[in-house]
Amino acid sequence: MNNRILSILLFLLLPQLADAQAVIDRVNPTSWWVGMKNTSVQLLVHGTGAGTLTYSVNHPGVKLVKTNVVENINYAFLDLTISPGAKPGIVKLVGKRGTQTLTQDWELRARDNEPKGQGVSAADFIYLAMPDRFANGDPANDLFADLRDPYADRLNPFFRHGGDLAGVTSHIPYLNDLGVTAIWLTPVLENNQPLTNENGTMRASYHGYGFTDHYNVDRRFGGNEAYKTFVHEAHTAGLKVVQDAVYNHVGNSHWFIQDLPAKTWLHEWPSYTNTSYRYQPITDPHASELDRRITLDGWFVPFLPDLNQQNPYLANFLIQHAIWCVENFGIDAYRIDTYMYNDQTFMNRCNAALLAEYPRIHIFGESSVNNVVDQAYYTRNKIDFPFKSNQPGTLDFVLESAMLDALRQPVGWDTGVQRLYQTLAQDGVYQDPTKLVTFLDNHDHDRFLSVIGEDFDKYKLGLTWLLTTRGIPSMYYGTEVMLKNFKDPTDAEVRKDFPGGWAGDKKDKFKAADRTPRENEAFNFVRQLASYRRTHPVLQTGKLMQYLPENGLYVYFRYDASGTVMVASNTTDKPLTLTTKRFAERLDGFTHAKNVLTDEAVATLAAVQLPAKTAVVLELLK
Ligand SMILES: [Ca+2]
Ligand SMILES: [Ca+2]
Repeated sequence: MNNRILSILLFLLLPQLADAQAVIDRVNPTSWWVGMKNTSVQLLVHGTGAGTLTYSVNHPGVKLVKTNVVENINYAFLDLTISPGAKPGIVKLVGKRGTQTLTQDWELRARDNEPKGQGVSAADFIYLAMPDRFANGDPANDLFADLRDPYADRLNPFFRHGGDLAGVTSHIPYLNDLGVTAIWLTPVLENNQPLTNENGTMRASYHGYGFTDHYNVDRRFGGNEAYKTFVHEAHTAGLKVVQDAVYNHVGNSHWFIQDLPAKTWLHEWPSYTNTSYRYQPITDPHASELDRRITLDGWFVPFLPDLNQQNPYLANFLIQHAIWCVENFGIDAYRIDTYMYNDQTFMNRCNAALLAEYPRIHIFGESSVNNVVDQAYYTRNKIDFPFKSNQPGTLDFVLESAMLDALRQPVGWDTGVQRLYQTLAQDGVYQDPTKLVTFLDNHDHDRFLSVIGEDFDKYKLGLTWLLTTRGIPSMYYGTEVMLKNFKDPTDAEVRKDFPGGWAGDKKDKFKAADRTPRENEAFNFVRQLASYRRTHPVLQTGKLMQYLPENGLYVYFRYDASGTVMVASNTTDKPLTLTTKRFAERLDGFTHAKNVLTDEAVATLAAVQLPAKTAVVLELLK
C-alpha cells in the first residue's frame, strides 16, 4: 500500500474511530488549588481522541479560556482560570463530539496549612540521602510484580534494595539528634523503568532520575501518601524538605513518551546523539552552534530522552508540576538535576514561577563545573554574561574540589590549602555566595573519607571547613558514621545501604552502641559543630574574612554584631604554634576564647597551638 492510499484510508477511518472510542484516561495536573497567585492553569488531557472533543466547564469561578490541540489527536491542553472565589470541589470537564459526551472529574482544592516553600538558607544543614539505600521501613513495598522492574535484591548493587520513605521517616529522630535541619532525597517520583543494560550490567532505576509519571511517587517508596507523611513528620520535627527536580529528561517508559504529543516534545536527532557532557559551549562566547546544541539537546543517556522545553505545552507541564509538588506535599526547596543541560530561558521562567508563588523557596542546581566563572553563570551573578540566570543558588562544585585539594595536595604556591583560599577569594562574582550549597561529596562522587586517604584528622578538618565557612552546608548520608569507598568499579560503591537500615543488619549504626569508638567520635564531631552552627547566627550570616595562607596555615573569621569566631587550620604534617599578631584587625578587643570543639577555655590569644592536620574553632571573648 502506498502512503497516499494509507493517508486517504486513515482520513476516512480516524474520525469514526475517534467518535466511537474517544476516552479521557488522564488529566495533569491531577488537581489544583483556589487562591494561587497565578490564577491560570493549563490542563493536559490525554486519551484516545481527546483532542477531537469540544470541551466545556460549568463550575463556580472556573472558566475555560481556550482549548489547544497539537498534532497528536490524543491530547488537548485546556487553559483555565480559577478566580479567588472559586468553589473547591470536583470540577466536571465535559467533552463532546457528535453524539458522544464524556465527563471527567478533576479536583479543585482549598490550600492547606502545611508549611511549604520555606526555603533553606545558611542557617540550615542539609542531609542528602538515597531513599532506596537509607532504610527499609516497609518490606511489603519492596517489589511489585506488575512493574517493569519487578525485582528487589540487596545482594545486587545495581538493583533496588527496598529502602523507602517510611524508612526515612522513622529515622527523623536520628537526623534531629545529628543536628541536620533539612533533608534532601534523591528523586522519589515514579520510575517504572525496566532494567537497563549499562556497560553490560543490568541496572535498576533505583536512583530515581527517570520519571515515568510526574504525579505519582513511586509505590516502592510508599506512594504519594508516604511522601506526604514524611514531609509532615519532618516539618513537625523542625526539618525542611528539599526535592530533587529533573526537568532535562524523563525515563523512556514515561507515559507521554509512549504517545508523544508532538514531534517537538523531545530533542530528536537524525541518529542518536549523546550530550558531550561539556559545559564550555554554553558560556563560551566563541562556541559553535553545533557544540552548543550537542551539549544542551544531546541526550543524557540513551534511555533518558531529552525534553524540548521550548515546546510551550511541555514547559507549562513542567512548571506546573514543580508548583504542584510544593503545594501538594509541602516541600521547601528544590535541587535541580543536570541544571546546565536544560534550556536556560526555560529554567529562568520555571524559577520565576516558583518564586512568584513561594518567595522564600530556595532553588539550587547541579552544575558540575571546575571553575568559578562557569559556576556563576548558573546563579545570580555580577558578570556581564549575555544571559542572566535568576537561580537563587547553586551547588558549589568548585568549593568541593578546592576543599578536597586542600586536604590531598601538598602545600605550595597555588596548591593545597591555597586552593580553598583562592576559590573563596573569587566570591565577588556572585550576587550572594551565602546561597551556594556546599559539600564534600555526593551520590555521584567518591566518598569524602576515601578521597582523603581515610585520614581521620583530615576528615575533621574538612568537616570543620564545611560547617564554619560561608554557604549552606550539605552532607551525604553515612559520612557521619565514616562510610567510605571510591566509585570503583561503579557508583554503586558509594551508594551502599546505611548499616542498620534493614531488619537483621548485623550492625545498626543509627545507634551509638553499634558504632565503633571512632565512628562515635565522627558522629559526635559532626553533631557538635552542627549544634554550634545552629545556635550561633555568626556562622550562618556573619561575614567571612580570610587571611592569606602561610606555609599551610589558614586562618579565617566569621563575625557580626553577635560575635566573632576564629577558625585556624594547620594543613601540614607538623605541629605549629600560630602567632596571632597578624590578625589584630579581627582580634582587637578580644582577650580569651572558648574552644568550640572541646568546650575548653583558651586563656590567651597571643599564640594558638595547632597540632598537625587540625583546625581549632575559637569563639572569641572579651
Ligand atoms: Ca520497602
Ligand atoms: Ca537538554
